[in-house]
Amino acid sequence: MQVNVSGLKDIKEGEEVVLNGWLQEIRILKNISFIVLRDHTGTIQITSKPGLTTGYDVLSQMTRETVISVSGNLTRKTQSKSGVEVIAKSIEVLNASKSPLPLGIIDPVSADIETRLTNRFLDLRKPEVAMIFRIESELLWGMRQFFHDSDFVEVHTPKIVAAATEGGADLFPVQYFEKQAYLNQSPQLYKEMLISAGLNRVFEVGPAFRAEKHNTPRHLNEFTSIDIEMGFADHNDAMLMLQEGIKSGIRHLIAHRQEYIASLSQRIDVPEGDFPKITYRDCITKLESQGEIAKFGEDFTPEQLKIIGGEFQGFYFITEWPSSLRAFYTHPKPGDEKVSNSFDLQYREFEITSGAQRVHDPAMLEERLRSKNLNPEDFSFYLNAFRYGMPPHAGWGLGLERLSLIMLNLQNIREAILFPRDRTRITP
Ligand code: AMO
Repeated sequence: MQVNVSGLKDIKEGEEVVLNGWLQEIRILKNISFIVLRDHTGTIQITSKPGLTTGYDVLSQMTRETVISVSGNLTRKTQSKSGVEVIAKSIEVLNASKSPLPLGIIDPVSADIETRLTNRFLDLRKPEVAMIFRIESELLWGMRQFFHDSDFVEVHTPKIVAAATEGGADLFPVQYFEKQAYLNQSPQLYKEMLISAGLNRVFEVGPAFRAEKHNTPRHLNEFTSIDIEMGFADHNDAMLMLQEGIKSGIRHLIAHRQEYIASLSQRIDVPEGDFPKITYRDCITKLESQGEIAKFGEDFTPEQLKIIGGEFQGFYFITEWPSSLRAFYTHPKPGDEKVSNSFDLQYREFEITSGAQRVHDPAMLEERLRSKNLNPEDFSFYLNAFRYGMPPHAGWGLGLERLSLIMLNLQNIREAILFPRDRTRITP
């Protein structure tokens, strides 16, 4: 019977099994050899003996990370730590690995991030590295389920586009036949148009491209954006959806993958209660009271965000950002238009999400475009959607890799994406 390593716990003493995986380690003694076989669920010791195991004579030539198929009998009469091993009847090489490996899988010396990323297919064989993506997948699954159950439609909007959404400079140009096009920075304009289209609640999980030149542990040039947009809703509704979406993702992970959580060094809990909120102006007051110079209209530095974040246990919102700091589509706060109905979700000094109520009045939107030195004519495809009945609406964009970064306490956002695109890397 073919089984995974994790399935061996349900197998009876003496029963025959077939295991497929990688040869992680091999130790050849005089009349006995030990192999550690690894599959995607764990590792197991395989014992083989001359005369008992077909293929024994080629063991001495087997290299680490060779793909093998082992058939044999399970026994719990073992000295191995896991309390179970397999006595091999046959060991077959399915595909040999070259030697030496450019990156060790079990070597205690951990390689630098560049070597790891260059050899990402090997790096991902380390269970603790693969775990990042297993957890990411579960978090996203839980969030997807929540949005689905909350009446959101999952959509897919174009990534080759004609206009900037988040500011002109950070665009990757694409030659689109005779025209100039760009890789999309965010599904912003399209998700808003879908509100005019009457879908009412949409979400999208997809790539977003930013031609930002900075090289930091928090920035990627291609990241995964989880976006929502809701009709007949404001920033408060959007913040509630974000809070509940994140809680649902974590709840799903904890409910379905206890073994993942158990393998981590840090705790993961569902946050209790509402995420606290602090306005941008109150952040300034707080910083000034600590002797920091913080001017209205300027973004906070990472050091300032550390001070602000120090006040909170986990996630918190910074609300009412200056209108001058936010994109043209952000709705000003009625009666106090220097600030806007906008928010960022933060975790310590890290920004995880940006969102806002949007401008829905077409005249105001045109004016906002002009005030940001953008030409409304370049946005006519978008503005049209506002001229024939656009509901009030709100939404946000959450960076999946930033979420993994903070949840898993990673040092560098590149660890949270399979094949990072950064200032210098476009392979693998
Ligand atoms: P913003 O540009 O703030 O807002 O992006 C939203 C979220 O996306 C993530 N993010 C990034 N992650 C990694 N590398 C980057 N270079 C990067 N840039 C952004 C962050 C950030 O909070 N259209 C709006 C969202 C909205 O209002 O709906 C937008 O894109 O987690």
